[in-house]
Amino acid sequence: MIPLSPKQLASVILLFLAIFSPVFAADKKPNILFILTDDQRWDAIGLGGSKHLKTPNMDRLGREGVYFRNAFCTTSLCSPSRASILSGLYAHAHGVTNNFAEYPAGFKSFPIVLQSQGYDTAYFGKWHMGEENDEPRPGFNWFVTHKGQGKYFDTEFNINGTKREVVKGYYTTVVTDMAEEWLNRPRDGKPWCMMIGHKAPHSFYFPEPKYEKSFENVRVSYPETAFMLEDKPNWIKQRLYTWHGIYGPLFDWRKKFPDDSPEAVKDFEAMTRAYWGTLLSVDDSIGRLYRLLQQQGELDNTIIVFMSDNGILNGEHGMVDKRTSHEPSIRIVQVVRFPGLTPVDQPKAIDQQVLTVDIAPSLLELCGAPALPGIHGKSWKKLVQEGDDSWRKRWLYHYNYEKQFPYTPNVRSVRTESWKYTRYPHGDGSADRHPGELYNIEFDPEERHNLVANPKYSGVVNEMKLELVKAMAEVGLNESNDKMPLDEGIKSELPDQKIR
Ligand SMILES: [Ca+2]
Repeated sequence: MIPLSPKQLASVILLFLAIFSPVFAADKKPNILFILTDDQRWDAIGLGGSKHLKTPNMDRLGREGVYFRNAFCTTSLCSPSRASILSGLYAHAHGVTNNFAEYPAGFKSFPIVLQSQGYDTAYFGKWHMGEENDEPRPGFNWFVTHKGQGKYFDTEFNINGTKREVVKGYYTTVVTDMAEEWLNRPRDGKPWCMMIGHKAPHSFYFPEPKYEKSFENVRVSYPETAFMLEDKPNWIKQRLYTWHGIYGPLFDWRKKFPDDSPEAVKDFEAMTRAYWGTLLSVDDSIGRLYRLLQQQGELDNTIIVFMSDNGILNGEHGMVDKRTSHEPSIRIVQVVRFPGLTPVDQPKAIDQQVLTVDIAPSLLELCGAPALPGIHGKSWKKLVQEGDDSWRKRWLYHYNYEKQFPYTPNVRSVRTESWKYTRYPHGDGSADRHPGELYNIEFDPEERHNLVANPKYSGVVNEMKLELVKAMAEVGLNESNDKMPLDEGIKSELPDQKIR
């Protein structure tokens, strides 16, 4: 063999790289940066049309990727929704049907699959499946969380099961610092999947001091629908004065309650401003992580998911909190930036109805990892890239009555692209004791007119009852196996201090 001069050797190496590096690049698995907010409304983001809240970093992800305009949770409650995101399953199947249950041992999740495929995996922040358990969970090489809801300031974290320490500072900043530190660790080109569970914008709302006054000039009133309750079931009127109604304590923003005087709207205004304020820090966090990935040269090989676990009512129908199947409760924020899904100069907005259960199968498909068997969700990769005529046209929303939060009945809803029908089962198989609700969400997206008792729509009611049966069957449910607690009615007592 003729020895090569250094110059010739360099040429050979360059030639080799030119031929083979695209193959290596295509083989490189994408990373995942998964950012989950807690109770962020679908419209609490610039992309969603928020008039007052500016979120340039959230918006940029959508403007360089995919904005899902009709994204929903299948149960509007923290823990059930988180378990659905991880597993691709509805709550009755994964079993986390309230905010106290642990993610079941031995159950698969998309991080568990990715870890088994050689991904370096980490979790930072609010986990909240298992109220009192802050220990590491399966599927993560590095795991940092805390008990319960955590606090906006000075939360005690369990650092990967090695020690518990109060980390001084604002929650959003603290988890972002931890995330940056982990991203900067050497990992020999291994792909990674990192999840951040923000506390923001969950109640009780405390913005970072620099954002406390950001909305002080914005006037906030109760929405019109708060005063359009004539055709609503009675439980909605009862809820007005409870922990989850607009005349109640408003997560401590109202000290003397109930108060239905017009001037008490100032408490509602203060609450709303604080809610928005917490999201400004999340936007900063996204900006920091985006810049870090850019500096590392990993930005375009990273699937960035930004989404909320559930929505929240902000005065609509006289309600605060979530749990119900009204639009502000079930709609979530969901944007995904990944040039391997859609190029940054060809952003897309998707109108089809996507669900929390679709996230796990979508991410696994995008990473070329094995699918989770027997799940309810469906990957939206094809839907985004080329359209999908077989995409779902209806889906089930469900929520089970909670003794600890007796302000919402059992809820069973079906939502199509035009209609939403809801019934409130008593829980023992007997006839429903609350009238249902029917909305034409296409023409009445604010759900102002409940058509369920309007004789003109009795045909639609009958059709939607059938749709509900079909939507239940699609996730393995029917009248006899759909177990739920007994509805003990709407109560005025406040929830236990420890679980608020
Ligand atoms: Ca939540």
